[in-house]
Amino acid sequence: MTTGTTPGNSPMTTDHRTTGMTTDGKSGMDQSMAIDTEKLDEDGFLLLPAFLGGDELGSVNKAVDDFYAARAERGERETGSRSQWRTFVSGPFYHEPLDDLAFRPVYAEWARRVLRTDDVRMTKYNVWRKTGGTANYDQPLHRDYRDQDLLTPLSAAAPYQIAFLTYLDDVTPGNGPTAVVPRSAAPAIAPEITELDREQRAEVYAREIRLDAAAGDTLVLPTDTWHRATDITDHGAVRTMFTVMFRRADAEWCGQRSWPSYAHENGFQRLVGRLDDAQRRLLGFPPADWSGWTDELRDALARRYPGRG
Ligand SMILES: O=C(O)CCC(=O)C(=O)O
Repeated sequence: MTTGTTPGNSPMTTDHRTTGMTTDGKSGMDQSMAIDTEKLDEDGFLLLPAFLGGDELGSVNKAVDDFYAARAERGERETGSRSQWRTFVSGPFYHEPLDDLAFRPVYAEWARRVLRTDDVRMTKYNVWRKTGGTANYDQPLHRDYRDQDLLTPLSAAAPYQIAFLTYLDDVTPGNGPTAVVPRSAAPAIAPEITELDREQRAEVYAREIRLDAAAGDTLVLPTDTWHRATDITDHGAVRTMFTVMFRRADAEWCGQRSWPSYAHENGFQRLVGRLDDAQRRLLGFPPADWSGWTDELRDALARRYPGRG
């Protein structure tokens, strides 16, 4: 399929899919991949191709199938509701391949590059399988900092929080492409306004573009970019998206999840047990040079989070 953008109401057809390749041509799985931060700053979004591909995409999709099947079996929010959020699930999932996806080092590496820091924290991750005909997925244009930031972004050119939205299905005009308003087309709007009424601000809606993407592509989205979900118009069509967000470690005013609140759960203890020190750091575990480390504490944590031998 052709990958690029589909105009919403406007004739903007620029190809915003950027190269995710390194200079030596390796794919998005290579952690040294160069993100074009200048283009991201300019446009307010960036589409990275082929983060997941081939067999790997197949096994992630299989994990998603299994996850939703198990969830449906347990009857969790699956029946009765026509809310678009019915199948939106926040991590931790306690489904190993899906939880582990969020901790792939490449996401954190991208976050460090975009946020211009060596030290980042994961603020949330979620999976969302949408199926045409089961809900209206249309959303108003909004900026994500509305419920993930105590401040408002200080400068578009130096974000301190970033989202990665990985599409697990091809995204076509009929299965609910994400719509974005490129920065160059977005009018100046007071920062305390984080959602736009369709009738009152029709001129902004007219400037949105809808992003076609291939399964495995990742949309990089700063929290001040105007964007929205669009409805799935093809009956029965499916679009699954996996989202991971990070903040700068020093931006304590951003975030959604409080990881310690899960620490009593067996699934979380097993998940942390699988993480290495760098991955644990993403959740807020102390750094290796923290003065509080003792053998006694290390032993206690090895018992609390078994798995690393
Ligand atoms: O599903 C999408 O394409 C975007 C979702 C979104 O913008 C949101 O839920 O805030």
